[in-house]
Amino acid sequence: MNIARSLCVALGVTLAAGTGQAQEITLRSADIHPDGYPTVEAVKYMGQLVSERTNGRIKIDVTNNAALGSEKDTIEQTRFGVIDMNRVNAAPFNNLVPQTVVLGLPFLFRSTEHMHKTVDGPIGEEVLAAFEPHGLVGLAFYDSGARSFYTTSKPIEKLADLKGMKIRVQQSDLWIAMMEAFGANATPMPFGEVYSSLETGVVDGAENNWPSYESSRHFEVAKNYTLTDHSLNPEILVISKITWDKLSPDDQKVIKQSAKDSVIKMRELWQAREKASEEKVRAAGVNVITVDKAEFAEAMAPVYEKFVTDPQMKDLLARIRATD
Ligand code: GTR
Repeated sequence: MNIARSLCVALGVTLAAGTGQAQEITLRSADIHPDGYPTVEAVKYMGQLVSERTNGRIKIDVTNNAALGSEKDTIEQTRFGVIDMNRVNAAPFNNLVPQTVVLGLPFLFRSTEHMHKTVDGPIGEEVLAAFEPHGLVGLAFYDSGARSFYTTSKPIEKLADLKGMKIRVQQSDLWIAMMEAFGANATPMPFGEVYSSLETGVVDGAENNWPSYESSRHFEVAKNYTLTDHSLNPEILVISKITWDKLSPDDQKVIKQSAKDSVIKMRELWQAREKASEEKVRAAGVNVITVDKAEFAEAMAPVYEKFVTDPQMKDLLARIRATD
């Protein structure tokens, strides 16, 4: 599609013909998850707030179920202003915005509270600000729970079980390195391809939180879920810089504040969904395995060595560790 035309499509600006009335704006937001998933519902809730706060002038239309493409593709489209907003996990941003890498580092956050304190404070602001040179404006962090492994046939009961297993990862160098440090063969691919890859044996397993494991129905084909809890990598909500620059400063303020306000709602939705998803997959007979997490954490030293090299990363990491 011609870029100039797509831009007009993206920022659905309709000027009330010749009346000089305020612009009506519909912001199109992408998500790979289905209706009812906390990320989708949180952005819809943000849309309600934005609409209320602008007397219906600005709306957010959430296009879910990956209808606009995989996360990596929609990130590019958002940078070009073809999509206005995007809710994506931090991982697919890693290669574009290096500051996001720190949030996904394995076994970094001591608890959900530790992650919340980090992203709610100056470190979170710093990471969000790092998007701007890359054509995006960071709006908010959403919860994504803890990620754990799941496998189709051989259950993972100890670190050595991962040796040589083909494990799907998100499209990020950090995540590839992490899998290699666990001893597995990393197979990067978009989320939408994971179900059939598990089913056909292209991969032996993948890793994700309870809600994604459940909503994607991966638990039907990969019935062993091993509680490694290796990363609390959050989700990130961004808006295209091209869209952003067309908004008035007042509208920008409303968007930013509404995104922040949707975080509280998201956390409530997330807690409930995490519990419900866990109950659902346990009831479906999934083999839930507990392991000695220390053994898995100790294997992660090479990941830190590889990715925490420059002074900025070292400083970010030290400040996250010192956050309590
Ligand atoms: C989910 C996350 C998605 C996507 C997916 C994946 O937990 O919400 O944005 O990153 O994991 O593994 O691809």
